[in-house]
Amino acid sequence: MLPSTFYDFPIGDLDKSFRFAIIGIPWDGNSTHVIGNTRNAPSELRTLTTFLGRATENGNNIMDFNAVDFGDVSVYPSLPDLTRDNISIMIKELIPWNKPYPIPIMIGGDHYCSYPVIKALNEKRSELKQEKFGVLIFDAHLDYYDKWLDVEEHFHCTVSKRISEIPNISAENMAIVGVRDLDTIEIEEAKKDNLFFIPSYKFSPKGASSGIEEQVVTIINHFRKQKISHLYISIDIDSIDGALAPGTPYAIPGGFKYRELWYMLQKIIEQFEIVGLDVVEVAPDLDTSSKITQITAIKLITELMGFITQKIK
Ligand SMILES: [Mn+2]
Repeated sequence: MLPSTFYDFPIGDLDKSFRFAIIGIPWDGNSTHVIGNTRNAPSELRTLTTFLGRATENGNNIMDFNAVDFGDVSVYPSLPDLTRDNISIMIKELIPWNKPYPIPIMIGGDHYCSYPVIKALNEKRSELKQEKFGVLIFDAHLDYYDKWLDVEEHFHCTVSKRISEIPNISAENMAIVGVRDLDTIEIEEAKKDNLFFIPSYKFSPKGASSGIEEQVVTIINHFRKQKISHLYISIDIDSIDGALAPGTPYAIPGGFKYRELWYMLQKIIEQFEIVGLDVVEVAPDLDTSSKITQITAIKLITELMGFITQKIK
């Protein structure tokens, strides 16, 4: 039988201290697209970890990361309020008052799943008077519609706007990086709120690597200017070039290579404390037969864990 947890990590036990907690949110009911079963990503990614090596590229043993797998949030597609509550309860349970809490690593689901996670993290951390945090999003999209089709507030394409409304966060303490498929209405909304975002083309003015190095400094300086020392990082897999990670409902050309994102994440993690992470919008049914998009998502998760672990050591 195939393992039911990510990299065979033990199932969560809240009586013990852990550094990372994997949480799946198999929810794709808030996508504007008719294609892509991102709800299946948590289980498919867990299964795929069986076939991958047990060390990061820097040689860290993934099995030594002190991580647990808390399984999936109970999702009721026709009951979004209840589903949001379930997400909030699960995230808040992770954060005890008296010890460092495990960093939640959420696997979506569509991008909307990030909102209830970030909201719950902010509520619980504020209650415990912990440092406020900024939100760094890698995405081909701004997801900054105020309302989708003028009516729907809670959708994957409104997620960045909803995150900006969370107390302590605000648009100024966010950065959306790798944007290249956007609407004028979102740009207007973003300008109005002074939202910081970097379009994809800015990463390669003089060839990809020099653009990346320059922009990563811009991202770090943006958060420093806002006096942000703690970050939540959300990775929409469509921030990777659509040709390299086609298994996502909105695959768009002109995105990052895996190595470019890897480099930026490493540099950013050197500078900030990480309060939570997610990887969203991975659609196993749209992936290639070699499952390259899903493997990219797993690699990003374990490499991120490696960067954080290396820093603490
Ligand atoms: Mn996107």
